[in-house]
Amino acid sequence: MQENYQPLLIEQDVQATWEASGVFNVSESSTQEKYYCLSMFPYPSGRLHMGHVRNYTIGDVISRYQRMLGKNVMQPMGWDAFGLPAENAAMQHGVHPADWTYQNIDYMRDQLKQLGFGYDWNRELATCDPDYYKWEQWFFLKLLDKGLVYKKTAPVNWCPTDMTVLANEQVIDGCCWRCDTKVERKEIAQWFLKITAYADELLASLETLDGWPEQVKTMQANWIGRSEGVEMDFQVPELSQPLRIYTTRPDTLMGVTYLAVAAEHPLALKASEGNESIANFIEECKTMETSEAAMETMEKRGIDSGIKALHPLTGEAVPVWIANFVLMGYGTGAVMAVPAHDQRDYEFANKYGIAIKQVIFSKDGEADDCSEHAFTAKGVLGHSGDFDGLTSEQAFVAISETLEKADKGVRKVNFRLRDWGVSRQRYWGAPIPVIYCDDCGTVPVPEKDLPVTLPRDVVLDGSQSPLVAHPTFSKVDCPCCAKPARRETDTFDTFMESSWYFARFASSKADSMLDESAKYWLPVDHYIGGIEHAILHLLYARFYTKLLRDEGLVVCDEPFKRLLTQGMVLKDGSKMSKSKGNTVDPQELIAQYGADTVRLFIMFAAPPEQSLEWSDSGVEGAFRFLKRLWRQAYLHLEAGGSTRVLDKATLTEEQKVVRRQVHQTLQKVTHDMGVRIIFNTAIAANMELVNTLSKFTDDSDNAKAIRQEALEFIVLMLAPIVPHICHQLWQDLGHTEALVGASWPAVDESALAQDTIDLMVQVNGKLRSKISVSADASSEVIQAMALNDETTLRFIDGQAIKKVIVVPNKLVNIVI
Ligand code: OVH
Ligand code: ZN
Repeated sequence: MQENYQPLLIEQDVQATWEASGVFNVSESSTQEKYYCLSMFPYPSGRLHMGHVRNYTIGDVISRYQRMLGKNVMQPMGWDAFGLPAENAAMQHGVHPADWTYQNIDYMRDQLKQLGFGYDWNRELATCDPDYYKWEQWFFLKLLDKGLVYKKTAPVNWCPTDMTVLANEQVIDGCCWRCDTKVERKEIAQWFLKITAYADELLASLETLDGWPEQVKTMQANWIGRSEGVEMDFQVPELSQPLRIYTTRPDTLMGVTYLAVAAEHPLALKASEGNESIANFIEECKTMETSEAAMETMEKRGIDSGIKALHPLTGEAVPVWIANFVLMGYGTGAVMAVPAHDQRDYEFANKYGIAIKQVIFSKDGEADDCSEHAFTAKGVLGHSGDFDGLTSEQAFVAISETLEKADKGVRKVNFRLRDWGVSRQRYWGAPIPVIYCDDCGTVPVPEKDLPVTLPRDVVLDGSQSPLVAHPTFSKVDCPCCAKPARRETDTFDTFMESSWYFARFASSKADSMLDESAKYWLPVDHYIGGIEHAILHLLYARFYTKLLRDEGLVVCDEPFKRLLTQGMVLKDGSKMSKSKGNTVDPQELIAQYGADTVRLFIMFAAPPEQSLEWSDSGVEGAFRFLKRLWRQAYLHLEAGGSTRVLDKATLTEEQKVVRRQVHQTLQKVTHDMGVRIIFNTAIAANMELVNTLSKFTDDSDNAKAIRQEALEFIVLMLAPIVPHICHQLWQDLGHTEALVGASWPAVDESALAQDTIDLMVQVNGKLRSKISVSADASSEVIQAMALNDETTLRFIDGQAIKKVIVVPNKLVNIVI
């Protein structure tokens, strides 16, 4: 065995043996339990960053651990390859998005291999490959056929100078990122997936996800936003149509002092006829950003339409305002406003001098005064006519029933969730497979013509998508009537690709979207990724799973049994980023210390769900530990190693203690890695064990056998985390079978048995000494031993003893 630990000399060879033996290339097995472990696949952005290294190390550690438990483990890897960055690179460096993407993939694949991750590379996929997106197009057409896909107009960000649609991330403070022109809102026809048809199930089945963090489930539930309320009509004498609104607080109905409608609402358009200031206000609303974040923070503005609506209970005339915070695509485009009991309505009413009428009063004397802000809690009704004195809950029922009887409203369950707009006016994405014909309308591309491939010969210049004017792509003959027609030039949102890739990994070679293998491997047993995907990606993947199930392609209801959301990698307390210049390049670290040190540091520095603070000295420390471990193995083998079987009957007290620590460590590590999914404490326990070994100088045969067992256990316990060094040490310790095939060791209960236990001795609550007592000693004996202990006596210093408290198995406290 080499005297010194030289990672760069061993890691590549070890990786080569894995590759040659194909251990990580798996298939279905009828004898083993399957385990599908998946880390979120990366955007091929150029090179790996520390966030990736963390994500993929956690996934690999879990995979290798499960493999040692005897499971049939699948861990695949691929590339989320479409998206804006490739288009940007094309514009900045004049390289084609496809070339840029595939070069990045080659580089990053090599990096992943250098880190020693045990992937089944036979299943590798890139979502920009027509063999992949063909099935996405195929499935989209199935959904179209089923009525789960439709087209409607929706707003996009439009730059009037560049004459192009901007993605949300290209809008900076309301302006175009390239030319700084104020971005406008433009309504264009786009494709939608009917995720709302699954809103109920997406919410209800969150409850089955025992292996998900509560926080993520709450975020999903809030996003879906189920509410119970009442939909009611306010008659508008000046219009043929009543204003339909939805409220979750019908108990506040008598406090309505105005209604608000969106700028695009027909009522607003009617009001603007011949009224310049209204027309101007509506125009201004068009340049407004519509993102949720922008809506939250923007200044709430409005204008009185001059039109009145009639209160459904009192018949009183209520003013209708046009407001920038009401959106047309959201619900009915009209809301009732109760300034006394809603903070946004309150601020708006104050700003424009609209009446504030309090109708809810507190039940239990808490402050309910509305002079400073809205009182939003539930309570007891007042100023509400027949409903006075009812609680909010009772009034909910009473008012809904009254409205229902008068045919003016109905109770309704509503969802905050909107349908998923999947059209993007971009080049680097999967083409949406439909054709528009003047005679036949919207025609799906026939199955035999799939995939609709992206043409390569394009020039990206930052203006409209090159697909629009592409000579052969956009012009096509109608599949129905063969007359000249136009192809859809929008591409899919990249979340479409990531909504089903986990399933395709299971059937990566199938000549259909999915095959029987998907039924074997799904659901994913453990999914690992960043918290930034807690809402959209995970919701879309759950939605897709239900769509695939209803198409008979998978047999599970949920895609991810267990979810681990990893924390951020920080430096000096803030996010690493190129612009801040505080990044650490994994590549340099691998070159300096080897992959095992990087993996060990990452796993040791913090539990997976917490943020991880980067530390150069921490990396050094991880490296030093691996050197110490190597040294212990080296010294043991230099001294002849051990081939002897341990003679348990003749162990000395010290030998028993060391062996006990070996098995206690195994017990703890098994619990930490398998149950708690926490690795830093598992590593710390191994570090302590290595320390113990370095102080254990006994060179008897029994001691050598204990040392052999200890080193083997350490190698097995650390194998998932630092697989290269462990592979080498395993061989050096005399094994001919490779470590990747080894099983997780078992605890020898007899080694744990303890004749004596250590108890702490406190004097007035302060730790002063330790005593060893026999495991079955009585309280009296323990007390006597503590009071006879020399160190303890020094602290008692002859003073009178008031009380002695014995906590079994733990401590003795002497009060003086
Ligand atoms: N392709 C999508 C994606 O997120 C996933 C799809 C399933 C939708 C890393 C950093 C970032 C950091 C540290 C140093 C420098 C720079 C995780 C950044 C992701 C994800 C995968 C893939 C990042 C966590 C946030 N973070 N921490 N530190 N692709 O390439 O962006 O959440 O789980 O690994 O990331 S991705
Ligand atoms: Zn036609």
